[in-house]
Amino acid sequence: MFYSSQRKAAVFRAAIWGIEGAGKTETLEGLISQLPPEVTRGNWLGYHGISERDKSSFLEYVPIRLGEQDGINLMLELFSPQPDQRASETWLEIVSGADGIIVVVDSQLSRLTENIDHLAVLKDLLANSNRSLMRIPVVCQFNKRDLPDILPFEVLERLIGLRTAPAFETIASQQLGVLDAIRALRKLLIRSL
Ligand SMILES: Nc1nc2c(ncn2[C@@H]2O[C@H](COP(=O)(O)OP(=O)(O)OP(=O)(O)O)[C@@H](O)[C@H]2O)c(=O)[nH]1
Ligand SMILES: [Mg+2]
Repeated sequence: MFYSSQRKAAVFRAAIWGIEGAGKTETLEGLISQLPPEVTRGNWLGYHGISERDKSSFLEYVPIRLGEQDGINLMLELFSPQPDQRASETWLEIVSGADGIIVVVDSQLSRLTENIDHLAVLKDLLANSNRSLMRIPVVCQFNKRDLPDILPFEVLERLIGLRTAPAFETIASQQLGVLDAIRALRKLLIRSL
């Protein structure tokens, strides 16, 4: 987190984690399309939004104004590396500096093991900087709830094992649920201030 007491402003950073095709990009696009342009693309502190459609960027990056809390202007920057930029060093940089994490889980039974293995990688990356998923703001999106071969919510919750993290059913491709997840993350980040 970057904080300026003089400017009364704080900038949080969060990573979007999830296996290939889980719905990370759709989540970011869902946020951009549902939030007013001044919330996601404003020039606050000089940042502009860059989405995956900008192929020159190696990160997907979306800034979101979270509004004011106790007179402090809050900003959230969401990051996810492009598919060809997922060397563990890139992830390590993103994750080690993250104030929070959105875990996007592909709810399909056929991808359960991949989701679990991939979360283990996240835990290892965090452990590198003496951090743990249990101690930082994390929200979970159980995505692709519209598909036939999905695990029930409670079963996924148990198997994914992030029980302290608020979990939401999402259909990112239809922009459903992604705002709930970001609101929950906002709440956790403010609590961590
Ligand atoms: N049916 C369905 N399809 C989805 C959903 N979310 C994403 N998809 C589709 O799944 C595919 C992958 O979604 P992306 O958002 O690109 O996934 P990603 O996590 O960014 O994937 P990578 O960047 O390749 O790791 C796309 O074809 C999406 O349209 C969902 O909730 N339901
Ligand atoms: Mg993507």
